[in-house]
Amino acid sequence: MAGQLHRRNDRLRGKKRAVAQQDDRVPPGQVVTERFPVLHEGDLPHIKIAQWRIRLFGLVTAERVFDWASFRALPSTSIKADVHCVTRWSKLDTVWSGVATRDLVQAVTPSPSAHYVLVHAAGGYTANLELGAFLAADALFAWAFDGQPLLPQHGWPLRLVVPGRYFWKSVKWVDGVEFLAENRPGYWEERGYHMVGDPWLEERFGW
Ligand SMILES: Nc1nc2c(c(=O)[nH]1)N[C@H]1C(S)=C(S)[C@@H](COP(=O)(O)O)O[C@H]1N2
Ligand SMILES: [Mo]
Repeated sequence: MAGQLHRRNDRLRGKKRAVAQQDDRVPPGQVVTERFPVLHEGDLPHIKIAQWRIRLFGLVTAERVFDWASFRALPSTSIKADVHCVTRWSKLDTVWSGVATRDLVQAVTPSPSAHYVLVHAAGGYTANLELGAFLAADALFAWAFDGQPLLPQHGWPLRLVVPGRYFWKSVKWVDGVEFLAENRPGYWEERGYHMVGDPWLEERFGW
C-alpha cells in the first residue's frame, strides 16, 4: 500500500516536472506541435543549384557571392533548437545543419556602422534582424533538417534559422544578406509584424 502510494507520488512528481520543463521551453501564447507545418507567401521558387548564389552585401568591407560549392566548403555545424511561429505553433528539438551565421560573416567583415541585416529570398521575401540576433550562437544557414536535405517547401537549398526570433524571420530560399546602418522592415514587418519579434516577449505586432 505505502509502496504503491510512493510509486504514484513519484509518477505525479515526474509528470509535474515534465510539464514544468515544457512550460520553460514554450513561450507565452504558443502551442507545441509534432508536425512540421509549411508556411509561406507565394509560390515555391524554382531554384537550380547550378545557378544558386548567396550574396553578402551592403555595409561590408568586401562584398562576397558564394555559389553552392563554395558555400558548402565553409565550416559547418549542427544545432538543436525550438522554433516558434507567430501563428502560435512551436516545434521543439528541431535539428538543423549548415553554416553558422558567425562563420559566414567572417567572409565579409561588416563595417562598424552595420547594426541590422535585411535577409533576402528568391521571390522577393525579406525579413529584418538586429545584427546581434542574426549573429546569435544558434543562428545558422541550414541545408539539412533532421539529417536530411531540406525539402523544397521548407526552403531548399538553403534557409536561415534564427531560433531566438519568431519563425517568420527564418527566411527560406535565402539568396542574400544586406548589412544596414538603419533598421529596414521586411515583408511582414511592413505589414505590421514586429521589428524585433522575440517570442519570449510576445513581440508579435508593432515596432
Ligand atoms: N522566403 C520565405 N521564407 C519564409 C516565409 C516566406 O513566406 N517566404 N515564411 C516564414 C514563416 S511565417 C514561417 S512560420 C516559416 C515557416 O517555415 P516552414 O514552412 O519550414 O515551417 O518560414 C518563414 N520563412
Ligand atoms: Mo510564421
